[in-house]
Amino acid sequence: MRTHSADRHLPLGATTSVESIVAGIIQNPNHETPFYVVDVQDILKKHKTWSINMPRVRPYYAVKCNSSPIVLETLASLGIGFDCASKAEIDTILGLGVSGDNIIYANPCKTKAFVKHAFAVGVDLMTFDNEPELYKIAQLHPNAKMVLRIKVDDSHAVCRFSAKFGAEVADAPHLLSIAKQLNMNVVGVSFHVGSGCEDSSSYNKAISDARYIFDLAREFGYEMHLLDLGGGWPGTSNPKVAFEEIAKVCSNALDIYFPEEDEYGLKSSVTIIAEPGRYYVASAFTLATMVIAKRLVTDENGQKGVMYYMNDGVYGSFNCTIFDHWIVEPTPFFLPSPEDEPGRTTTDNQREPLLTTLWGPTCDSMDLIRKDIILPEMQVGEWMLFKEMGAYTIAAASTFNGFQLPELKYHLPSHTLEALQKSPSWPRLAQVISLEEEMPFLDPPGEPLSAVDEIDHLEFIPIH
Ligand code: ORX
Repeated sequence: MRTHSADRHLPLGATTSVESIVAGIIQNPNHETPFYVVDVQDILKKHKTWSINMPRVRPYYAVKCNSSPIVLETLASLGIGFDCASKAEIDTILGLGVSGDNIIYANPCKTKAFVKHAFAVGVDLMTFDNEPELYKIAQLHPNAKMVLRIKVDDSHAVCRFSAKFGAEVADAPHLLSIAKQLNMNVVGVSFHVGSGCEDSSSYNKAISDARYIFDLAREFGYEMHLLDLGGGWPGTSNPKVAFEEIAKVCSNALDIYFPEEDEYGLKSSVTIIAEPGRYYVASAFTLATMVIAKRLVTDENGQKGVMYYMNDGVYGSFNCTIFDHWIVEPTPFFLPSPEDEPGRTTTDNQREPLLTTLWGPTCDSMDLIRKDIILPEMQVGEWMLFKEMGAYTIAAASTFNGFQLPELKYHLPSHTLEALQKSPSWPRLAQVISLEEEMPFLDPPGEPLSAVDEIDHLEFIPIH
């Protein structure tokens, strides 16, 4: 197990701008509820990095991962598509003003009423991986454009997905022949290597399998034209395999199996999309949580330790420890006192490292966030940050036991604000921000210039 050293916490003199927003909020001693600071620029940077590394692949953001209005509005302003798995998700995206042809209904096992709804609102693109689904859709959605989801090797993923979805490649002929008999329009192939994929070669194999299905489909009279690379793209700063590395593997595989031009120089008619979720949001969200209660303990071997009860737990943001197999990393965040040297808090030096267990706020013994880590001693009312908490956190959080979901605060330095103001979606974005944001924008001095470069020349696209 990874442990923490006592010197991992952040003295305030060395704050980054997200941290100065946290400091601004928690210096009010009456503030006792957890909150996120959303770094909107980080989402824009991710998009730029995607566009540079995989210019051929249009992202369809997986809404399930984090459907906060700020995320959806920002991504819609960049003109990307959306992967929806339910009627409610489809309606949320249509509600942004995005049209149905920018949505893929990427749930291979769909509720009948949702299929009818998709037909009614013009969402035609959808995945399937089994025969009964073909009968269902043939009956309910005359305009359906079907994408065959295949099973891939996900043995290197943290969340293995092929146990639940995906047709065996060997079953493809049967499924294609049924689709043909039903006179259905099969347009392409999709796969998902599994969330938290730790082996980029999984993508290579999946793309070569997709090529096989494209060729096979011709025998059934289908000229496929859509390849969907699914999700699983890492979104944190320290993944086992870097996004750029996976992007390189994919781009190489696409060059081999789906080249942009054929041997006669004719441009490929295949559109390539992907369904990134965590990639776009994981690193943009920092969670701030407070110690609401504390208990000193001694175990049966005489080992002293401490238990803190936090104001957010596994029924809230930390559901990711269960559903997303996440090991969360706390960073104690101490406010300095006036006599502190710059960059160091006095209290800092004096704090004893203790064996620590973190519990959530509910009256449920399952509500355990982390056990047996070393942290400097903290007091009730002090705060910890959890970085890179944007993916599969608030999206699946509940208000069990009456604990409210964390609020969102936004970090919008002036150059990010200026970039967003150029977007045709700015009026909508401004509304999201002012509805939820009671703090003024904080624009700390000394923002590194490279941060500006990273979002420069981003193209914002009118929503349609
Ligand atoms: O991998 C999984 O079990 C879940 N998949 C989410 C998902 C994504 C894209 N397309 C489809 C999906 O179901 C059809 C996005 O995956 P990612 O965020 O890794 O890019 C997510 C499991 C979360 N606990």
